[in-house]
Amino acid sequence: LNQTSRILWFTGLSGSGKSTLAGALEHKLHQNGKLTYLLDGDNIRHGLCHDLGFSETDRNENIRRITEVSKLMLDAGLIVLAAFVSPSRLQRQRVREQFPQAEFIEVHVSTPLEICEQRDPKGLYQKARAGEIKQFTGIDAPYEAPLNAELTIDTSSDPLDVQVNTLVEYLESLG
Ligand code: GGZ
Repeated sequence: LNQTSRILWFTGLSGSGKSTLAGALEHKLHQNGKLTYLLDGDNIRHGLCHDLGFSETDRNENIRRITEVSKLMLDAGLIVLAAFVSPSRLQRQRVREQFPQAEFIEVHVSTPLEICEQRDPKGLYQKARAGEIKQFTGIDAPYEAPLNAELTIDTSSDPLDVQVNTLVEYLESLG
């Protein structure tokens, strides 16, 4: 297999652009002949984690299961792109500790809350502001920004292809 196993862990608010960025990176990696798998709320929370909600305990369990699945995928030689809010610093530190240092890349998708809320692609912020959704990250549940992410990307500041290039160049610099 012409690739090194890696996991890119995208963390950020709902609507920050994690899945879009990871999806665009995945497309680019495929063009370069890489084998990848994109894990996000859409394919995890409807299946493996359909029994979990958004309490702190459930979010921790969500991330724990995703970490275990990611380990299996890395074992198979894949490049894993994991895009989850993962709001807790301690929780992300625990994830990091499960992987060899060279294989784990934390990407902080740092798009400001105001912009995520303007985008509101699923109308969830509006519901959270109206009190129809409780414990919504950034509104009435905390988001702890990373202090030591390998990369920080604000999807409102540059076009998507520029940001994908930043990620590809970072991966290439690792060899
Ligand atoms: C945050 C929520 C919530 C609450 C539903 N808080 O924009 P989205 O819709 O697609 O991304 C959000 C997704 C977050 O799931 P994660 O598995 O990434 O979260 S965590 O890592 O914290 O376990 C949002 C939607 O689910 N969503 N309710 N209360 N996001």
